[in-house]
Formats: sequence, structure tokens, C-alpha cells
Amino acid sequence: MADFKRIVILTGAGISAESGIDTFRAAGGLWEQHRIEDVATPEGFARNPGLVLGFYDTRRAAMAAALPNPAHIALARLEREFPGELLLVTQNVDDLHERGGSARVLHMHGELQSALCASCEMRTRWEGEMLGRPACPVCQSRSLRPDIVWFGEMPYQMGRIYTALETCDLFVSIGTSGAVYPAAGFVQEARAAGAHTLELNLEPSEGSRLFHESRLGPASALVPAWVEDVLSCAGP
Ligand code: BV8
Repeated sequence: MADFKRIVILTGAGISAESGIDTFRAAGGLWEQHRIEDVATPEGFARNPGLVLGFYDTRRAAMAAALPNPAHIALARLEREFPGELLLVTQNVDDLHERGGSARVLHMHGELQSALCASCEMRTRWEGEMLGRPACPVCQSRSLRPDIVWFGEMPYQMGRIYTALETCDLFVSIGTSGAVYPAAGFVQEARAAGAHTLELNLEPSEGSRLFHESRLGPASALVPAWVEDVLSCAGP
């Protein structure tokens, strides 16, 4: 393993699977239970806000009952001990990276524990339910929505992500199917920058052929082993 200096990591639902959080595309996963256009688009929310708020209330409750797994904990160790630059980007909206000890997490698709007011555009930390259309704590309007990036909406902090991809020397994708853009295109940005690209996944993703290296297996085994490799090679 080379001595990398600037690492970008992208995680997806697969890193939380062993914590008991449903992935999207597995059999019986989230998208089998609901049509994407009904629960993860602005149009679906406008059409039936109760269905969407209930969908996210259920996921918020499931998240609270889940625990971080060794993969989340290993990435927190990497953040503490890696001497170079590290950016952890997650597509996940759960807080398991934070509860696993990561302090700097970029949630490009938003967070279950954040409420966004469509009227005043303020964000409020939210741990309870939204189905009852509670008032925005800031402007009192009843315009709260989950602070989640739905299909057709712009993911968060894209400029910061692309800047990191253009200068990284290692890009690692963990637990994602590579089915959703722009996240699925990050590996190509990293390759164009000359970075080494590694995929850690239970099965080959849709973009596996784009990676220099692909290791298959559960994240709870692959990620701690990979972190140990990186730290053992990391120079001062
Ligand atoms: C946008 C929040 C404009 C909601 C989500 C080309 C370019 C740009 C856009 C598009 C494009 N083509 C199409 C589009 C539009 C669309 C899109 O990509 N559609 C897809 C369906 C084709 N994209 C958008 O609308 C995005 N916005 O494009 O804005 C723009 C354009 C360019 C640049 C900037 C902006 C917005 C997309 C965000 C949608 N919101 N989530 C919510 O969470 O409810 S997406 C949702 O699915 C997740 O957040 C996640 O991001 C995504 C993919 O899911 P994964 O995390 O990969 O999970 P999945 O179940 O699919 O896979 C799990 C993997 O883990 C599997 O591979 C499995 O094998 C593995 N695994 C399982 N267990 C384990 C494991 N691995 C290891 N260990 C285990 N134990």
C-alpha cells in the first residue's frame, strides 16, 4: 500500500447495512417498499406530504435504534490517526459515522436529524417526528420538510467535493451501488486527477470496472483491515 497523503472516502448505505439499516436496492430494501418518485422527490412530497414525512419518520426511528459497526468505528480511527488530508463524504442520511466517532462528515444528501423550513430556509436539528406538521421553531410556519436531497435536487457542498477529488491521491468507495449521480461519477473525477481508486463493497457495484482495485466482502471486515493498512504505511 503506497503512502497516500490526500484521501477522499465516499460511503453509501452498505456501510450501515450491518448496523441493521435497510439499504435501497437490496431485496426488500427501501426502494422495494416505496416507489422513489413517491417518497424521494419534491413532486412526491407535494403530492402526498404525509406519506413522505411518515417514510422519513420511520427511518429516523430505525436509525436511533441502530448502533455504529466496526466499519464506522474504523473510519473514525482513520480520522484521528491519519497524518494527511481526509475528506469523508457520505450519501447516507443516518448519523452512524458521527456516533462511530467521526467528527468531520460531509452529508451530501442531507441528514435525517435535520429539518429544513421551506419558508425561512433555516435548518433545525430534529430527532422526533414530522408527520404532525410541527411549526418551524424559527418562523412558526408549518413548512418543515426533511433536510434530505431528493432526486432532481442539488446535492450539498458539491464544490468542496469536486475540489477534494481534483487533488486527492486516493479515492475509496465503500458500500454503494454506484447507481446514483453525481456520487457515482466521483471515481472518474478522482481517476482524472491521477488518484488511485479502491472499491470496498459486498458485491461489484455498477461502476466496479472504473476502479483500479475492488475488494469484495462486508464493510465490517474490509474497512478495519484497510484502515490498518493505510495507517501502517502512513509516513510522518
Ligand atoms: C442531481 C436521499 C443535479 C434520499 C438520495 C447524471 C448526472 C447527474 C444526475 C443524474 C444523472 N443521471 C440521472 C440523474 C438524476 C439522479 C440519478 O442519479 N438518478 C439515478 C436513479 C439514475 N440524481 C439526482 O437527482 C441527484 N441530483 O442530479 O442534481 C446535479 C447534476 C450534476 C451535479 C450536481 C447536481 C440527487 C440524488 C440524491 C437522491 N437522494 N438519498 C433518501 O436517503 O431517502 S439517493 C439514495 O440512493 C441514497 O442516498 C444513495 O445516495 C443512493 C444510492 O444508494 P446506495 O447508498 O448506493 O445504496 P444501495 O442500496 O443502492 O447500494 C448499497 C450497496 O452496498 C450495494 O452495492 C451493496 O452490495 C452494498 N452492501 C450491502 N451490504 C453491505 C454492502 N457493502 C459492504 N458491506 C455490507 N455489509
